[in-house]
Amino acid sequence: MNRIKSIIEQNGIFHAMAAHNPLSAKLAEEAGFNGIWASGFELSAAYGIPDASLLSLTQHLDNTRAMASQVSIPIIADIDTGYGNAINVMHVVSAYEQAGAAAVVMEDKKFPKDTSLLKGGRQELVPIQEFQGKVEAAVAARRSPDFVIIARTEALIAGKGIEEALARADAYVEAGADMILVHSKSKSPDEILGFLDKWSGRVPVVLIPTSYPELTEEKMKRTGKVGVVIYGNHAIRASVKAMQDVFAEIRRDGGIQNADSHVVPVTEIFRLQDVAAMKENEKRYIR
Ligand code: SPV
Ligand code: MG
Repeated sequence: MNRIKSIIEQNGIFHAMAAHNPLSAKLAEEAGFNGIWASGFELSAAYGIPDASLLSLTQHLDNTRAMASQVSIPIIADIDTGYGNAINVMHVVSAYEQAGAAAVVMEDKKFPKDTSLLKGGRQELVPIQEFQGKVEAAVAARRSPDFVIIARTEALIAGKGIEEALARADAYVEAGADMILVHSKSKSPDEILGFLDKWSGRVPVVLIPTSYPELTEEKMKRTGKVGVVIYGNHAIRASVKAMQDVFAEIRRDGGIQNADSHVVPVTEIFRLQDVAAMKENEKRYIR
């Protein structure tokens, strides 16, 4: 069974932390997260560009592969709109499965997309039938039946309401989606709770509670319908804060004399690079 599904069965919920490079993925694994969210938003931010279908497939895929090589927990890859039509989706799903991802999330917005949480963002959905074709294509393209296809509806993000979100979620499950991600930018969890209340529960729901943080894992579990929670951008936001603070301190002090106690020692970086293993191998093999 897919590791995401088996953790949902064991613990009731699977929690994934966003990452934008192999190091942040490693830190999330060490912190005890069940999985990694290979976030398009985080990687776009890491490149200093908007999350608006500007990153190439290759950039995101290479980063996902690099993360998969550094962690042993499952990676849920954000493939945005699938980089085009159903044919593009088949190519993309196959590439992410081969790169070592355990799941993909594909959203029902028009390509090129705009990021979901932006106030006044351009949020246009594709017709339901078109997206059903893309989900069917994703299912047909996977090699292992354990590779999880998550269909994401942006109906609430586009202001279309709970009924439209439910209709789309049902249609995508009909097309073969293993789970449904429903995203909301409402500041209160009520919109999502309204969706969950009416949701049949035929497949688990995936949530990204960035804009409604009061909906904790415990509360999600109580609904009995949430399978996965994704923390969408806390890796990039935490690192930006840490760098801003330390960079400002160094400029203020005219040196690194105080900053040193506010950053990890270099030995911690050596540990994360697994330098010790390299040194062992040097002893053993370099003659
Ligand atoms: C991402 O992290 O890339 C997401 C989540 O898709 S959000 O940015 O909230 O749309
Ligand atoms: Mg995204």
